[in-house]
Amino acid sequence: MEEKLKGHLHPLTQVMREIVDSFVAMGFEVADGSEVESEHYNFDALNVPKDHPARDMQDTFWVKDVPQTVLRTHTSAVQVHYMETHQPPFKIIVPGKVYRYEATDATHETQFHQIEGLVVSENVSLAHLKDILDEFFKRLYGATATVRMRPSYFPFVEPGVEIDVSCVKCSGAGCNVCKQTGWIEVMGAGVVHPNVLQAGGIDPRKYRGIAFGVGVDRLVMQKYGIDDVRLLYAGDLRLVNQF
Ligand code: 2NL
Repeated sequence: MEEKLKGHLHPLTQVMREIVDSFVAMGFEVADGSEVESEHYNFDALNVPKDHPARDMQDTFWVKDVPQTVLRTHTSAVQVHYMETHQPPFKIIVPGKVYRYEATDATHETQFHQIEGLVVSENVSLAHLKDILDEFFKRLYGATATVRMRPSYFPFVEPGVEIDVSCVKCSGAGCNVCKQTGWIEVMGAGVVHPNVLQAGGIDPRKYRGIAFGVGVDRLVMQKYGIDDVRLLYAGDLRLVNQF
C-alpha cells in the first residue's frame, strides 16, 4: 500500500525520459518549442508539397480564425527554428506532443508523443545514422539489439529509410510480437533534404544533415504489450499502477 501512495511517473513519461537520457548520454542537446505552429514551419520549410494530403483538414488541426496556423503534426518545426538560430555542427533531439486530426481507434490518437533527432555537420551520412541508432537501441533494449534500414519516403529526407530493430522479445528468432519476422518497425529517418537545410538558413553545399523521428506511444505499447493507445490517456489507475 505504502508503495502506491508514493505515486510515480506515467509509463509514457518514463519511456520519454529514458529515450532523452540515452541521447543526452550520446552527446545530444535537447531542444523544444511551441505546439502551435505556422504552416511555414510545420510544412513549407519541411519540403511538404502544397497539395500534400497531410496538410488536409482531415489530417491536421487548423487553428480556427487564425490563418495558416496549425497544431504541430511533428516536432520538426522546432528543428527548423533551431537551424535558423544555430551554427552547425550540432546534434539535437526534440521530444514533445504532436497532433493529428483523425478518428481515434486502438492505434490512433489525436494527440501523441514523438521524439525527433537532427544532426548537422560537414559530412554526415546514412552510415552515421545507422551507427547512432544502433547505439541508441543497444542502450534502450540491451547489447544484443541491432537495427536494419529499408528504403522509404518522407518529403523532408532523401534518401528516406524505415528503421527496424531486432525483436525485443525473441531477439530475431520469430515470435508473436514481431509476427515471425524477427524485426519490429520503430522509426522513420534519412538524410535531410537540401531544401530543408536551405529553409533553416544552412548552406546545403557546405553541410549535410541526418534526421529521425520516433512515435513514443507505439514504443511503449510494444514494450509492455499494450494493445490500445487510448489506454495511455484514459487516466485509469488500473493501468497506470502496473508500472
Ligand atoms: C515518422 C517519420 C521522420 C524526420 C522524421 C526530419 C526533421 C527535419 C529534417 C528532416 Cl528538421 N527530417 N525528421 C525524418 C524522417 C522521418 O519521422 O514516421 N516518425 C514516426
